[in-house]
Amino acid sequence: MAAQNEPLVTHLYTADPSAHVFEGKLYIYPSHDIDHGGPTNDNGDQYAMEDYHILSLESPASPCVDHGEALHLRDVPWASKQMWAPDAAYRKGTYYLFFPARDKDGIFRIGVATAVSPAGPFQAQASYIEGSFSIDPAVFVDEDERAYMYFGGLWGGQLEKWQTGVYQTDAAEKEAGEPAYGPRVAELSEDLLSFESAPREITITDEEGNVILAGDENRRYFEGPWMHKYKGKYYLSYSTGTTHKIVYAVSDKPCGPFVFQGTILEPVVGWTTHHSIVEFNGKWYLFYHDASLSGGVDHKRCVKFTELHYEEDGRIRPVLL
Ligand code: FUB
Repeated sequence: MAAQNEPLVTHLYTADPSAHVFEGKLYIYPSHDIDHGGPTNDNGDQYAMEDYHILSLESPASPCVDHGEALHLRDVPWASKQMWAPDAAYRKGTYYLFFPARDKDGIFRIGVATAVSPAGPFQAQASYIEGSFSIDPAVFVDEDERAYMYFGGLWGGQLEKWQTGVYQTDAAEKEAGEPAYGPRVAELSEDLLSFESAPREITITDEEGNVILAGDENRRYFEGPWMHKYKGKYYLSYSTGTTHKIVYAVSDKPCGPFVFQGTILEPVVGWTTHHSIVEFNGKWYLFYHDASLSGGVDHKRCVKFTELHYEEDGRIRPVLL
């Protein structure tokens, strides 16, 4: 049986959980970490994932089902390695898996694969989404059916290399006093297979309207965006990377600007932290990962969940593990 704050599965290393309610169940789209002896570095070479397995729960107290391999690197014509954090969406009888991987030139791109079942198997498109780059796609379908992809990650995720609109191997990192890199957002086309418009950079400010700066590592965006809506407001949550927190910012509009609110999750075991937020049967849940299953090995992680609560004013109550 699944239990809060325990690994959802122990027969695989899993990470980066994107949770959705499809067909009345909770489906979790995680990365599938692999055990290997390769190098570990700030470029993220240790995250050498090659496939995706999709998990499901009839309810948070049910046994977790592993639906097996849903997509493998060998079946993605444009990708060369590192299938990182995925997400999923549904439209008109089709399920979509969005995933980053390095292309044949070693540049992270974001691809799409489709299936008739939320558990796959997924069939990849021939090429990545034109105009896509970096990592960690999170797709949000609004109440008006418009769909948005939020994405981007620093360091191994290469976001800082795209400041001019083209990939620059030697792009300089921002100074501490400069505005932080923002995540990107692009509206998706009706069939969810391409970008309707070019990606835009999202602005995150403090409550006085000052843009969060690159040196403000407790609040600035690093990777792992997630979008959800609560009582008409848009909640953009993300990892702060080097300070290992999940934090959030709020806006009245899906593309911002967003105002920083606070911390949802303090650092967990392991370097990375990555989450999703989903409502199921009137309760809210945070899906997250840590590296406890491997005794703290950064690239051998496990997905967990915990119930999430809001205060009366809409603020998210920090999670106490
Ligand atoms: O799992 C590989 C990378 O680690 C993800 O893309 C990041 O969000 C971090 O969790």
